[in-house]
Amino acid sequence: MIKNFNELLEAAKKQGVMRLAVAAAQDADVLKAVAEAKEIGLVEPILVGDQDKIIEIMKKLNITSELYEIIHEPDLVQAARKAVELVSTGEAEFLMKGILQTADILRAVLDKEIGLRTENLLSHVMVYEVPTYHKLLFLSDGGMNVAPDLNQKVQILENAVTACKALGMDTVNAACLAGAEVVNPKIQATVDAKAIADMKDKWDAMGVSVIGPAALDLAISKEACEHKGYHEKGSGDADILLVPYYEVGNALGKSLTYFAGSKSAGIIMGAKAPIVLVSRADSSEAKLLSIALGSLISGQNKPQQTSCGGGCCGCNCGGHE
Ligand code: COD
Repeated sequence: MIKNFNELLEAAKKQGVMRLAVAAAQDADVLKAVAEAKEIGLVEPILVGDQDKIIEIMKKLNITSELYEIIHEPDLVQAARKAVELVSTGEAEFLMKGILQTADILRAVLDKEIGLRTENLLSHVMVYEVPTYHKLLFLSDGGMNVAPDLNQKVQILENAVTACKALGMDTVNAACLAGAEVVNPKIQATVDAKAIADMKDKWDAMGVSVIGPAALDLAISKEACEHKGYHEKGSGDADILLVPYYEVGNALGKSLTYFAGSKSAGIIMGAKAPIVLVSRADSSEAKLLSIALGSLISGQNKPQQTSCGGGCCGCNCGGHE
């Protein structure tokens, strides 16, 4: 099980090179992260965007642009569509947002013809390495679904659980956040949280313990649980924080970054392939960690090679069929 971002990077490196399509790649932090990911053997990138700008930025960063496949598409919306198409046709295995609006890339992803929709809800999952917390913390959805209803919240939680499982977690603790642990019919967050926590058979089958409604302290502090006499399975030890709506997740995530000095990685789950979705303000380190997260999750989707024959793909399986 992966407990921190160093382990995440190592696991992603071990699984081998994945092809990454970058939409609107003409940004220094994006190119720096992508170049580092290529250098350490995580990805083989295809850069879609304004070719002249991409090459100019690469020169300034001392990155050899000749080593990269670049598809010239200066229009941001068209660049998003092209990058999405590369993934839907199988030329790339996962997707990354460059320097364009989140809604623009999500609209391309949701496009009925070229997009990456499945029957699942797409949702944003952030992963944090918080200096004062003992393990990685998953937070959803502070990036895509603005005001999810009960059914959507269930799918958001399922997507977050899928991300946890991709990191090797057999059992997962989730907390449905609200302002308090008491259900108040006037506060929808508490009503929905209780309804989700009550779906015990569903969560048991997935190896997930769900508490809710729970205030943040009961989700992540055993000491607070002790003080308040709150003793539910998984309380004070959350892997996933399910937030009631977008602004809570967004503000909580940013406070983990800016007040608590956490490192982070962000991804969209629920589509045919993971989508690396980082904020334009995120550091190149956050972007690199997000690429590693996307790469690891997309590696889980990849059909396992059986008897490839060692010589042809280098997996060392030992025999040619
Ligand atoms: N999963 C699956 N299908 C979806 C989803 C989803 N999460 N959201 C919309 N759809 C489908 C709908 O069913 C519909 O068929 C089609 O997509 C269009 O849906 P609309 O009309 O809601 O689409 P838009 O274009 O108005 O909005 C979709 C966005 C994803 C762009 C919108 O939800 C959005 O802007 N989210 C916030 C993104 C953002 O700006 N985040 C910033 C912080 S990082």
